[in-house]
Amino acid sequence: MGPWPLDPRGPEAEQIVTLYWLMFACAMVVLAIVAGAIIYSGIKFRDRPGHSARQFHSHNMLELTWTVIPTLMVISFTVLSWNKLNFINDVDSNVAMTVKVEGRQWSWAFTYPDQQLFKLQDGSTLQSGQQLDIPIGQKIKLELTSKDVIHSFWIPNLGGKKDAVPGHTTSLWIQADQPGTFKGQCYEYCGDGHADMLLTVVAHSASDYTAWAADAVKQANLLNDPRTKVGRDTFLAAPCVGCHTVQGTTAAGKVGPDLTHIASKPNIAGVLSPVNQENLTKWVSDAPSIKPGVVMPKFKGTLSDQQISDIVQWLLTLK
Ligand code: HEC
Ligand SMILES: [Cu+2]
Repeated sequence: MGPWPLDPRGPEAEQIVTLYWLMFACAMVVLAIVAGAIIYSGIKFRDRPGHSARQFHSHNMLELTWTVIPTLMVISFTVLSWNKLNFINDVDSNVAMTVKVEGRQWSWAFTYPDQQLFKLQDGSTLQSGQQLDIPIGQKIKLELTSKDVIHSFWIPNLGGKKDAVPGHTTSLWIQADQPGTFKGQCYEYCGDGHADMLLTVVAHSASDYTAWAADAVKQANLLNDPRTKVGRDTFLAAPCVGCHTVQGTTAAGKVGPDLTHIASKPNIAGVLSPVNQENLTKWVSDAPSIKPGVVMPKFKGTLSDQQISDIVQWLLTLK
């Protein structure tokens, strides 16, 4: 659904939209009065044969009216906004769970809280890229940060937006009242891939959520083969994640192909087959020499031979 801020699906978005409509309605009334008065006086007092408009200066009553009314309006809006801001900025009371969010060029990575529900075999907690799953009716706190430049997190149907700033943690909360799928978008221009820096929030009913978590943990455990953990960690820390998606990990880039099942593909980038250790090593080391003009950079030199070999070992397990 969405992204559409005027269709609120949670309490925070609702508060924002109510205030928005109130201000919009007031602005329309002011517009109608001002534009109406201009048109009316333009016609009524226009210069024409046999008529000359009365000339006067400083009408106290009039000037007082158009100073006092706008002042009162601005003050009321300030007070109302302040009031809503307290509600929106209250990220800590009654929080059901806290999810860590990292923005990076050009995708979002989520780390679920350190709870039994999200524990993996190796002791780490569940992570995901691009999609955040939440239970409905609960306040979810998001702790935002960024790996590179400033990004901004926004799910219009669920709440306000907040910047993700490198080296800082900012926070935001969201809540969905009914199950559904909500789209979001990075809202701070962050480079070439900014427009594609999308994300999805899926809200589940409480019972579905437990089932979803159990399944996600199972999938993640399958990917967490201890023999290839080094390769996985190397891949996830390397620039690969900015361009490639591997489902069940935080890698959620959209520039290059999805690598979730790379080991089952017939060839690499349509040019190298089969997909084996030798060919993957060649490709990751120096893709441009194999396919001139390819967006994927050469990694020989940036990554050590050992790192490339570790990554390749892991890629080979992605069947
Ligand atoms: C700047 C973006 C970018 C980065 C960074 C990047 N890649 Fe790629 N990668 C691509 C693109 C684009 C392709 C598709 C090339 C084609 O098909 O012409 C690709 C293709 C691939 C393929 C073949 C996929 C297939 O389906 O055939 C593999 C494997 C791969 N990359 C691995 C990696 C690894 C490992 C890293 C990190 C060390 C990495 N890539 C970093 C953009 C990138
Ligand atoms: Cu961004």
